[in-house]
Amino acid sequence: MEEQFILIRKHLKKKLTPDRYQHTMGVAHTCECLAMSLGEDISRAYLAGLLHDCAKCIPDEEKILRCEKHHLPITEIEYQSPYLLHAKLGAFLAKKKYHIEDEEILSAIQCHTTGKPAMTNLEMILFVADYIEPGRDKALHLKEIRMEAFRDLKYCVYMILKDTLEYLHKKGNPIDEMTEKTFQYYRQYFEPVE
Ligand code: DGI
Ligand code: FE
Ligand code: FE
Repeated sequence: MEEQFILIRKHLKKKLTPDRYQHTMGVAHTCECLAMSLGEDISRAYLAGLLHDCAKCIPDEEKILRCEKHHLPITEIEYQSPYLLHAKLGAFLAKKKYHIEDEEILSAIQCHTTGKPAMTNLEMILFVADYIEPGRDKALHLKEIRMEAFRDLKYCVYMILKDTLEYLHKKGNPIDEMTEKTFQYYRQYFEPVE
């Protein structure tokens, strides 16, 4: 296991910018901490964190070309905001280049940007770790969200989606259908329905 981690880190160091590599280390470690607090498998969480942004530093045009080449479907929103593709291309590379066969790890990588309804603990761990890792400093309510991550992970997912959607609306960025669907799913637990 440790051997595999060393090789992956070495490879990522070549593929990512120094800032992105640093972020990746922060996410991987935060995944371990969240896995501990939930009694989930620490190594699998670490691996998901390690590989989640492995496709992030591929130029946008190349992201599109590579998805097309490998028949990964691209939505209209993804053509408008190609950076979104780093999640599905990342899951693809995790399987093909890093030989990850664990479907839950691959799916956690695939949905780490938009989330998806009814995520498993591992998927939520990565989704949350990506947002709260120690190197992050810009998001609103970061302190509250960090505290919540170790109390109620599901509520934490809801808080992140709420702030992300507000941020995207304010910036006028197109919203991926999956981000909206994920929010609708998680809000039902925490907002009273009329
Ligand atoms: O790759 P990272 O920067 O570490 O983090 P990420 O994969 O969660 O990507 C974060 C960015 O993705 C952030 O600026 C918000 C944006 N994002 C999340 N959901 C959507 C989205 N952008 C668009 N256009 N539409 C979405 O639905
Ligand atoms: Fe990402
Ligand atoms: Fe990330």
